Amino acid sequence: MSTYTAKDITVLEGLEPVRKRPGMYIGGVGATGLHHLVWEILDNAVDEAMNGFASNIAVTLHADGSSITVSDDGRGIPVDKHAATRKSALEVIFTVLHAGGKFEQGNYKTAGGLHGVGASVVNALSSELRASVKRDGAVWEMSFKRGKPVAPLRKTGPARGSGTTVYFHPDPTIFPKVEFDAAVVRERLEIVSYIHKGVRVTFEDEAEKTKVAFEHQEGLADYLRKIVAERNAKPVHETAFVHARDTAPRLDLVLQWTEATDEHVRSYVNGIPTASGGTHESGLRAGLGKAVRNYIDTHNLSPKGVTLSAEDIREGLTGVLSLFIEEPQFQGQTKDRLNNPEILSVIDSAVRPALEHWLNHNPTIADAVVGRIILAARAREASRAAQAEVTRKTATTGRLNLPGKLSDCTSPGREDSELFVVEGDSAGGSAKQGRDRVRQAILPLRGKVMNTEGMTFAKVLENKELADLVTALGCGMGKTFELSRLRYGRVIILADADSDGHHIATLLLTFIYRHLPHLITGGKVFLAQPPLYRIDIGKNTFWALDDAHRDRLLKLYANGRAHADITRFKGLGEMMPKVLWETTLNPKTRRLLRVEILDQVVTDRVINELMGKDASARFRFIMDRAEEAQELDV
Ligand code: 2B7
Repeated sequence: MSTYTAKDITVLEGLEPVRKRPGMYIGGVGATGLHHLVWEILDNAVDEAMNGFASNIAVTLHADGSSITVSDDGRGIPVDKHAATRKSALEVIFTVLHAGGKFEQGNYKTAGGLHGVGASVVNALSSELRASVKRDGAVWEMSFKRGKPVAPLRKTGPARGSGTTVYFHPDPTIFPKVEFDAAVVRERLEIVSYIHKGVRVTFEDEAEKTKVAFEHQEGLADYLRKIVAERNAKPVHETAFVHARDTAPRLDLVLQWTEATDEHVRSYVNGIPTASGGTHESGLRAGLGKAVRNYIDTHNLSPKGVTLSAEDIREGLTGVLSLFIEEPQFQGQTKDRLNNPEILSVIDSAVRPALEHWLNHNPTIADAVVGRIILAARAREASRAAQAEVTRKTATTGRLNLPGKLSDCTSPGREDSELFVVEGDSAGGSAKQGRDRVRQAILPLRGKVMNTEGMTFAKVLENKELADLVTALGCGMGKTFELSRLRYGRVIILADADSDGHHIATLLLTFIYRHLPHLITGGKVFLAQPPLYRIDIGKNTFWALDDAHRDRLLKLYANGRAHADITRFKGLGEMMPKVLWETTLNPKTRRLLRVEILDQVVTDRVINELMGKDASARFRFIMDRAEEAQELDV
């Protein structure tokens, strides 16, 4: 009796359809489609590793930038004759389009979920492809052009070990631009090494003459460490939650709570990065939420007065989810959001008990996590309260509930209204008297503002000075930020012209950059330029911003002959209100510096180095610039 079932039927076709409609098979003929060819061949090597036969994968991007060689040390593609076609298995794999069904007998686990149909597609779309196999003590080779064999498979010599090597050059008559992006390939290979722990993946870039090797014994746990370090996130607990499920569907998950203020979970399906919002991520969220809530409830850790939201539970959460499934369905504009509905409950019911068990068996970690979550909830409430505070009108006067220290202007909300954030009460007093009270508001801050770098919203909002600033601005912060609610057209930092003043301005800017970045990108933040010196020469008065400015003015107007009276201000507080108006506040005569971000990544790094906890980074930064600083001092 035949055991032949519909499941085993394989529809075999030539490669013409692939060349006619390449987009149907690889998504397009642009850069994404071009790189797709690499992923297809790479998938076959990864499959061989996943099945336990290969442990090394090597990829070489050749000097021309348009051809690639992939090799593995697996069993080698079979070279024996296929009974039905009287062609070698290798030739069939590269020249016949396998649409559906299973090509191999038994279960051949696949990475990309394409059942290994990729090799023939890549061959069809390559102007040249060479496959070389080491098996049973011999090397076998076969070459193709545009999917057609150039010569029969032939034995080219003796060999030790086994494996497969595929060289290909995509067809320039199909792809408008045949140029691989080394960084893209490299990144994908690194991820492969994390997803498949223990597999050694090397990448050689011939043009750059560089070679890197990726190998991670701890897989996703190693990946998580890298992500956490890259994001400068301080972990809430040392040991991450690691969950692996080896039965189908294979699932790997690592999670760690950090003090970062956002959630950062990366997901992969069959080794391919997936957009957030897929059914697997929904399942993770559901399981995670239930596990944490169950833990909190059974241990009676529920905080008084605040309810924990799903977002609170995931604030600062960093993780990686990797999933392997038979038939992934994708949706969304870029076709990278997983849409298999059954996956939601699969992940949910895998994550919940595992995470709950982990929390119960690691009470120290669990308590730190719960503490972090409660802090997030409190911060959210405080942030909302700060926002509500400014929008809430008092019952009696119908006015806004602003900080007592704020001397508001009579026309907030106007495009030409300004909030001066001033260091110290005495300077605040001078500014209050000297200002244009219709358009200019004054918020004095007492003493040094705290350093907010690396700090959570919760901690930041515990600080009265900063909470008052957020209240006065009216635009909320973090998730509740809304630029349209900003109560002033400009936010101007007014600090002394000395190094102490610069320090305070830096602390304020650090806070704004980290917690109200859209104020800066919206062009709303400025630095006032108060003078450091008053210079009287005869009947004329000049204001100098710093020592160099003073010397320039002296040279220009006194030039060694006339007598000059020079007064150095100890601080804004000792300036007469009228003088402060003339030099610093009056829009017609003052100078303002607008705060801009030229390069996000660089700014981020510099702030982290200068303001972060890592004192050695700060020291390196200062030493690197010691010479510049000395020059400025003379
Ligand atoms: C479904 C097809 C594509 N295949 C095999 C065996 C090993 C093997 C491959 C491969 C890419 C670049 C170097 C199976 C599977 C074909 O059937 S493909 N290794 N590596 C690969 O393509 N690397 C195989 C059973 C027994 N012996 C060998």
